[in-house]
Amino acid sequence: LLASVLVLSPGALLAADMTIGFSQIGSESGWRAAETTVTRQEAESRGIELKFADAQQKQENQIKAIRGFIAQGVDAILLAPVVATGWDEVLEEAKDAEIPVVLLDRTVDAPEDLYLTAVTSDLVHEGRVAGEWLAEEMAGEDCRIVELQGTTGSSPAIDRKKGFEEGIAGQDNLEIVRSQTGDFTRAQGKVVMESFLKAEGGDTICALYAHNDDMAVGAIQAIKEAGLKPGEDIKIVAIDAVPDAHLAIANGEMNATIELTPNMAGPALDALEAYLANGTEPAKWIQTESKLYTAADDNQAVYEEKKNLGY
Ligand code: GZL
Repeated sequence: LLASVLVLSPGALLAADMTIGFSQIGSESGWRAAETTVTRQEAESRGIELKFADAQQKQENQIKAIRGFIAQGVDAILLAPVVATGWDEVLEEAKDAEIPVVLLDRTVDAPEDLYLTAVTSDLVHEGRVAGEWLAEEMAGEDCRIVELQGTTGSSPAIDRKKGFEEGIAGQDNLEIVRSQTGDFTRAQGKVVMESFLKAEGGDTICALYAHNDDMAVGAIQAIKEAGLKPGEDIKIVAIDAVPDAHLAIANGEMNATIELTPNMAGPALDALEAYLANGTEPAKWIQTESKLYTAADDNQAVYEEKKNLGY
């Protein structure tokens, strides 16, 4: 037994002793639920003790949770920051306590020395891919677009909006006529889409761009209740590639989604183990891949693959 213990690498031993605090935003979307599931799995597979705090999408709850983790003397903190600003003070406290912080799936407007690394997709690129897809789909035909934005002040809402506008830049036939936050939830996506349909009279809306699939799924319900055909009367493009988005595309009720991996924790924990075991400084941004799915893909098969992954 002693021999087997001795052959373990220092990192592995360290992981077995490691305690990490995870300040999660909440469970506002299927994608967020999957990220939580995968993070728990990644920690367990490394023998890491994960202390989990759900903030119900409130920054003050995240700040409280981080202070709690510091008081408990955790080895590291994972933070999915609900909004981009207001983190400097609590990140300074973590730095003073020599507790490294790794950002997951969203970034913060704070000095880079206040966090070890950020594991995120290229959120601007995602928006650009969505805009370029719609431009190609409409092929010069006039199209009045409505936009469901993510949580106000969050880096995905800011960057996905910016990227989409870059994607449709120069296409005079495409115009965003209404844009409002649906807070990344199905419920709000439905309510806001209902208000768009009421304000526009329904048949003037050509396309919906939603910053995540959950708001698009809510909007699909509203479109149907208005007697319109989602995916046909109103083209729909969103981001996350959750199982229900693949199902909607397979059923012709949605047109495109851009995949965001829920496994941000794998790269994050790899970087933390290397840093804590050997002092290896990771790059400040560890970028995850994005992939466009359309009706040309086998969405039914992808749905079957993803439906049991904790979304
Ligand atoms: C994006 C991530 C977003 C997802 C939403 O990186 O922060 O938060 O796209 C989730 O589903 O609410």
